[in-house]
Amino acid sequence: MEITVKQFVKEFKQQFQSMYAYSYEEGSNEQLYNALGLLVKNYISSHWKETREKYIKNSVKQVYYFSMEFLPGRQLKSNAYNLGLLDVVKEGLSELDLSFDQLAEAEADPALGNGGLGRLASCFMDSLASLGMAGNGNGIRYQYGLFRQKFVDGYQVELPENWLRYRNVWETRNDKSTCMVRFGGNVWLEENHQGHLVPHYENTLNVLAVPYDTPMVGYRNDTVNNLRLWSAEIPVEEEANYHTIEETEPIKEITQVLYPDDSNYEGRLLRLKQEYFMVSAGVQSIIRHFRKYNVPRKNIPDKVAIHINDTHPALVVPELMRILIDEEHLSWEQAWEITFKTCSYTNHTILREALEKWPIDMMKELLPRIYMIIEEINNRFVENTMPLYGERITWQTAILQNGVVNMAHLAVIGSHSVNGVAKLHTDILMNDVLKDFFELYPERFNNKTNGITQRRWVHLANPDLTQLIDEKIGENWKLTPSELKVFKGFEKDKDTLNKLTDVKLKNKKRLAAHIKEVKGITVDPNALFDVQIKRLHAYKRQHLNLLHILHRYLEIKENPSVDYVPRVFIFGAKAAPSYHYAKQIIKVINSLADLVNNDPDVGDKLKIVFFENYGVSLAEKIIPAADISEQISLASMEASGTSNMKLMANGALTLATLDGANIEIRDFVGEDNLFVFGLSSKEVYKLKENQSYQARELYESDQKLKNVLDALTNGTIPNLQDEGYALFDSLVNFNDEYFVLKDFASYVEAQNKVDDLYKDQSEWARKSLLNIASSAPFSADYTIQRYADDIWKVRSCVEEDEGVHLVDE
Ligand code: GPW
Repeated sequence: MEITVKQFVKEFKQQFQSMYAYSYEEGSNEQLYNALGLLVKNYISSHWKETREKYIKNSVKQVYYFSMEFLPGRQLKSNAYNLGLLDVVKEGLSELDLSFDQLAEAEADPALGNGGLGRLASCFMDSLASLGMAGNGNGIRYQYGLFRQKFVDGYQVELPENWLRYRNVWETRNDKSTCMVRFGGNVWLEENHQGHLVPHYENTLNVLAVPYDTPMVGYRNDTVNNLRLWSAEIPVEEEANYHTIEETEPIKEITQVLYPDDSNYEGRLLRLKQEYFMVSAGVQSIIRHFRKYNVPRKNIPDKVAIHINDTHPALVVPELMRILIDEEHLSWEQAWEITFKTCSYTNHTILREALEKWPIDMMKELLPRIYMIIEEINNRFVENTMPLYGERITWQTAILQNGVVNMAHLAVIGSHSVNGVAKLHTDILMNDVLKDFFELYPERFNNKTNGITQRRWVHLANPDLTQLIDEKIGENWKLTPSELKVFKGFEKDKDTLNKLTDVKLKNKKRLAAHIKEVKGITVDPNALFDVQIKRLHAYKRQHLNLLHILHRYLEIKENPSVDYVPRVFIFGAKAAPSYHYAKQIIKVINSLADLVNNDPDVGDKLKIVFFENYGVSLAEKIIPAADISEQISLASMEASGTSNMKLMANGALTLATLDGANIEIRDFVGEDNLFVFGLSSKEVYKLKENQSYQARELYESDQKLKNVLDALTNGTIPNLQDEGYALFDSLVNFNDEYFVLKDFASYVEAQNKVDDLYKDQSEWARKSLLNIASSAPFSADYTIQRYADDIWKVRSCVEEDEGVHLVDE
């Protein structure tokens, strides 16, 4: 976008004055940020309009990514950057004696997601726009995002996250496109004059769905797509029926707060309401928009792809059926043909506790018409499958089972494509979790390994690294990520390696200052920064990390001159409020941090920093400063992981089990350039199968391990209630569900290798460089290109010389 500094300065001053009626010099950071954000949005708006019009004019196929979660992060910098305006804005502001970075920090970080699943959705939005594809997001505008985490005496405390307090400059409320969503009541079918069965409703709760649209700005290609988030309101014409504030609660609560559970199903009625609310509003608005295309309804699958992000939006299947049958008066067969060709589904976990199974009674009462349709889909499925595959497979794969609606089965049966998010994960789906379906529909299954946007996670989060790469290989890699591999040619170049080490040190100094500011802990930037940042979950095994730190602490106490490389162990993790065990792990890590950080025998050898309120903005600060990336889930449990990709792209070396996308990281970077340890997924399966694992035997036979575990309960760690015992119990007395003790020795050994390598700084830098140079395959641009080619059948709408373009590797 062509805007001069002079023009920007003038427009910024005007913008500020028109909003606040005084001069910008008197503005607070929030006010200045708001003015700047609105000005940038103004620059976006013409592209936003033109993109929308272009899609309609050219009758372009649209992708709708349905997700209960989006984690976009702050948008000011990313939008200005993708528009090509960041330098102009920075320069203009500095002419006014304002600091861009300071204003940017005033933006609220919308935490409308829990973790990887929501962040993936936002990386995908960025890539869709940057590839010039017509990709829309569809989700919920939660009034409160994921709770703000605080530690009080080492315990996690949850505070409300009122992210909309100071308004949200990026969104546009779109009152022209509202929809009505119906819940409950009675429904019956009656034949009309033409002999159609039409549903009649009485006593339904009617909820107005109001869309708030946010521009998704493509990288230097004039494309601006739409993220549509729905908010629940009382229909204006029904306002008179509500007499008290309490009576309005059931409506307002629908979009009030995000459920804080990551990879865990709780089965709450309100959650089901949220899911249907988003799905129904989204599908209605798609069908409305489709009419603008003036093509027959049977061609919906040529113009619309609906993606189901995990099972949370799986009600898309019966909702689309409902609209096509009840409102568009198509036959069941016609509607079904359209529905399953339109829908596709991604599975993100094999954890049993995450699989959604809604009680039939609940579904029937809340969504009577939808339940009828699900029942019919199920009946037809059973009728078709039984004669071909027999009883066992049919009942194993049915949608209705033992009084519940199995949402994964609904999603698989209603979609033409089912994918996992890393090679290993997809293999496990095909051979284990969904193996009966793989027998029924082998052609539906495919893998789409996750990816991340380098724009946010490298270009913006790590400007010094970006500049170094530019200096060495030119700027092509920004538009064609595979070009990054050219950087490998510099693995032996002294100048490059020295500069790379300098960049990392600079980033570590910056993070060290932040640590000092928010935690009051002094860390040495020359120490090794060891990072584990992700939701707190037993399968991710933050407690394995904890046991290793405790082990080092005990060794140092026994022999203060032991030769450990100074390390800073950095954690960021929220626990679900109801996940007691995860919260106990947080408390133990925090208490150990108090002990270790204040023990003069330890000094710089060991520091522990557990950041509060981990999220996108904090990740942007931590990741560029990481030396080691901890990816230590029990093999087979982590579907993909994505922090592994972000850390690698920023030059951290991965310390990993062979799980999720770690395996593909190893394949690209080569096994000499990361640290692998622990059981393989095959070994895990075998151990579970033959039930031979005895955690207590390990405890009793491995003296080092015993010392560590005993330290959980013998008073070594101060200030614990029963948390140390709880950990000990789960690991020793309840047989260690995630094989932490089994992997402990090999983890410690790998950690010692990490130390050895770190002592050779130029060798470390060489491997770091190779990691950076091998990270391009994990660009979400490639992932999205594959979704587009294989699943959605959509193509770029921009000229080849505009914006991102991918060439075959
Ligand atoms: F359980 N993931 C997540 F599959 O962040 F729905 N939240 C979730 O609720 C689920 C999965 C769900 C994560 C996976 O754990 C992670 O391995 C993966 O990288 C990420 O989704 C994106 O695919």
